[in-house]
Amino acid sequence: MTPRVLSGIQPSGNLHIGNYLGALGNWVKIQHDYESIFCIVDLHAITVYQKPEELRSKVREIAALFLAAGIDPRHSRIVVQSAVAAHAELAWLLTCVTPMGWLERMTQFKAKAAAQESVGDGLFQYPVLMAADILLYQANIVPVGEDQMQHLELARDIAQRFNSLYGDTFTMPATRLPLVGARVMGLDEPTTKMSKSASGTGHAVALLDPPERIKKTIMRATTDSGSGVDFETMGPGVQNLLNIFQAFSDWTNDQMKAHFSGMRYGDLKKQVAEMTISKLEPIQKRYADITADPAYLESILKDGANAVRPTADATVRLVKERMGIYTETA
Ligand code: AQP
Repeated sequence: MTPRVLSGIQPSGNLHIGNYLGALGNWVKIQHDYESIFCIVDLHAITVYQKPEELRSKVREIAALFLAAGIDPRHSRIVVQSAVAAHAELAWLLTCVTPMGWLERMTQFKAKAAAQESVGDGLFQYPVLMAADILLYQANIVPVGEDQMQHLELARDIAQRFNSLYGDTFTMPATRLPLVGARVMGLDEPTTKMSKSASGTGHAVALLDPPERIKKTIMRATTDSGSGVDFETMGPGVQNLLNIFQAFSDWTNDQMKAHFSGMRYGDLKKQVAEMTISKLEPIQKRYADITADPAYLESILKDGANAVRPTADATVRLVKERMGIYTETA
């Protein structure tokens, strides 16, 4: 059987180069080696307040970006999480086998909760819903950025606990990180992860930013008090810029060293900006074409949900049977 790959992105803001280099770009590269399912996880996005109109349009924007980045709809399924009810149903069933202590240890919950005035229970349960997304399709591989490693670990713990309580049911999913670009840092603050929800214009490069803006953001990126690239002593800002270049270019470490050693920071930034613009421009062009045909986009989302629903429903049915929950007889 062809192994299955599954991953997702929240429609909670503007997709940035961290999302692309850590996740979406890799999905495109590996999609044809697997049976591939890529989700727009709107149920995750609402764990913090989203304006309804914005959320509605973000889902479509992100679907169009998946296609523009190179997700092949003839091969891979693009699925809006809320269109397949089994995601939420399995999440509840898994909640009942997940100890609260496991969730209390999640660092993303602690960080996000600290930034909210009032913390919804959904934010706490977020990793269980993520486990449900993955286990629902018995996914073998989950390609994510480094920040999601702890959640993946938890998904495996939940699967293991369920399997030992009720018998072998779930496949153990493996985490797949990119070799370079697994953690792109904020350009204004290179010790924190680049994030959709971080404020400030100098923080992130969004996939749909126009070239001039991309250049401006990168040229203003925080570096350190040195003036030229030194691979032995560089600070996090310079390292981040080099990582971004390497992840976009696929250059080897030796190529990077030979090309950038001793280069002045201004020139480094110029080259990172040019590389970023050259990689994003074709995506932006395709995005414009795709969004000009909303009916096409709707059909991709409808086909995606219809194609995966039987697998998702079969898993929920099996889980219910294993747990002794009522299931209708055929
Ligand atoms: N800075 C990053 N570097 C590498 N990978 C990243 N990812 C996110 N930020 C970086 C990866 O992108 C995928 C989708 O992320 P998400 O939308 O589910 O949520 P997130 O990880 O919480 O991303 P953000 O951008 O920080 O969003 P907000 O601010 O809304 O929470 C994941 O595979 C993630 O690893």
